[in-house]
Amino acid sequence: LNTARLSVRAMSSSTSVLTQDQLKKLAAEKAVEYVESGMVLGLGTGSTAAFAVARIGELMKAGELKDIVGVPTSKRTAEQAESLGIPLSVLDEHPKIDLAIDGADEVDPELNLVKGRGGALLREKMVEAASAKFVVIVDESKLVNGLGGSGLAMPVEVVPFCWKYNASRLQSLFQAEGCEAKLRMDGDGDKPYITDNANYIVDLYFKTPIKDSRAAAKAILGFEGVVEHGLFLDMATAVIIAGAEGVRVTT
Ligand code: ABF
Repeated sequence: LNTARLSVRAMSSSTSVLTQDQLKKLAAEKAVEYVESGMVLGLGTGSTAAFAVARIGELMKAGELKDIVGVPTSKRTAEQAESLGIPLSVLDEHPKIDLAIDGADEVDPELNLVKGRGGALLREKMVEAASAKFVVIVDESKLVNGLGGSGLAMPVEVVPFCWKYNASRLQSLFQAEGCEAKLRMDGDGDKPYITDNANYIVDLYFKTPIKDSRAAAKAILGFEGVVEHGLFLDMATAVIIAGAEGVRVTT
């Protein structure tokens, strides 16, 4: 995947009036151009990734893509892919993935990411780490100067046992960034959100971006009972960004 700007001038008049969903769809459909028949694909989670899964299903139905195997990153994505007739597998059966396509919550200038606001961070990280290429698809609202800088959550998956203990340790770890740690609740807010792996999520909210995300990633995983975090460092092969100026691919 080479750095390329795609018809930026030609698209600028049309993309400037597109909705966020239309931008997500543009980024997703651009990513699917990298899919070839016979590939094992990591299928991401979230509204942007869903557009990519839909497009893959459409191309398979039209006979333009053949012999695709999808490795889904969540139960939600597995359901969508199944409904489209995409054959599914798991890492146990397909430990080498050719290409994963997934969304992100934040993308920094070095293409490091925050992911997991959709709750699927653990399976996403396992699948995307096993992928030869990992293409991230976002609209430009996801771009940040420093991870944690959007003011929105950076998720950490923890075992339910003594989650408060770990929430408190996580909050203290990021004292300098003014971190507040909150247990993620489910839709109606009366019980904790449960991940596909039967764990909880502690969402970290920062007043200022994370100062040293590499040190942070290591320190978080050092806490017993922490399963995974939403910092995806040095994992993206390319990021496809759709915005008012058009669609661009950054590597
Ligand atoms: C997945 O979906 C997650 O890692 C990320 O949290 C989320 C992005 O969602 P959306 O595409 O709906 O903005 O990619």
